[in-house]
Amino acid sequence: MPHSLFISDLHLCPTRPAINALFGRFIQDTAPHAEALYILGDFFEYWAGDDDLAEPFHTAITHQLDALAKTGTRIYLMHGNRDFLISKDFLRAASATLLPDPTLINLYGQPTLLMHGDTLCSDDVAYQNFRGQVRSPEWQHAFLATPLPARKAQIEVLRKQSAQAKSTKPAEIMDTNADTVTAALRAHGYPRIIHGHTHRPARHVHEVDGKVCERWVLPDWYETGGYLRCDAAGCETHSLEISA
Ligand code: LP5
Ligand code: MN
Repeated sequence: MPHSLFISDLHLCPTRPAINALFGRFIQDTAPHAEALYILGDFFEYWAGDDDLAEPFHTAITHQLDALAKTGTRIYLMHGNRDFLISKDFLRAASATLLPDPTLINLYGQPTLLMHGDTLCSDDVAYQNFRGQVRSPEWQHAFLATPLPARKAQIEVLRKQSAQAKSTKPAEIMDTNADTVTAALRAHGYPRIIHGHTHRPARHVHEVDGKVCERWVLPDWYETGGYLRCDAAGCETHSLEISA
């Protein structure tokens, strides 16, 4: 049956070999059967710029994606808060197409809004302010003009600041805001929503203006992995276990 797969928050990096192996198995065994693979952000632990493509781990990942594309599976990628610097060189090497956040698609007849999910977390004001700053083209241009090692050093500082900030934020602040979800549903014609980011996998049902909408939150790939599979009959989650 024609179907599409959705993943996010893999946080791929060289120091997590078990997750990398799990992703390798997913790409080789599961994804080639799908018409399309949608990667909805935070594919990498962080992305410092496309001039880091030559790093062997990154080369290996782009080869895996390109090999998948050659089987006929279309690959779509949306930026997350950790890898929003992914740009055209990566996309070309991986044979992937960048999707803006949000993107409304027709998924087997059902309007479906794809998002990373961080914009729904509107109570996290410190993060939203930070996001506004680093998503500006001017900031990105200046950041990318600095040497790669300097960028990586700045990112390491930021990662520590972020971990420190998160340790003091109440958990509710780092979840989606109900009014922001409602506004997204209303603005886009009451679609189904699929997003990641919060690391709280679930299927939520929202009733907005008398319309019933479902919102799928994708799992992260930490202790286990997982994906959402959607076809004309609907969506279902599948988990992937790390083999011993
Ligand atoms: O990713 P996750 O879920 O752990 O945390 C996010 C928010 N944190 C981030 C930061 C990233 O995790 C760190 C890696 C990003 C690499 C990006 C590369 C390019 C940018 C390089 C910039 C130097 O996104 C976290 C949210 C959480 O999601 C839940 O929604 O709470 O947000 C924070 O913790 C941010 C703090 O609240 C504010 C941080 C202020 C830091 C100010 C330094 C500014 C330096 C750079 C300037 C423009
Ligand atoms: Mn994220």
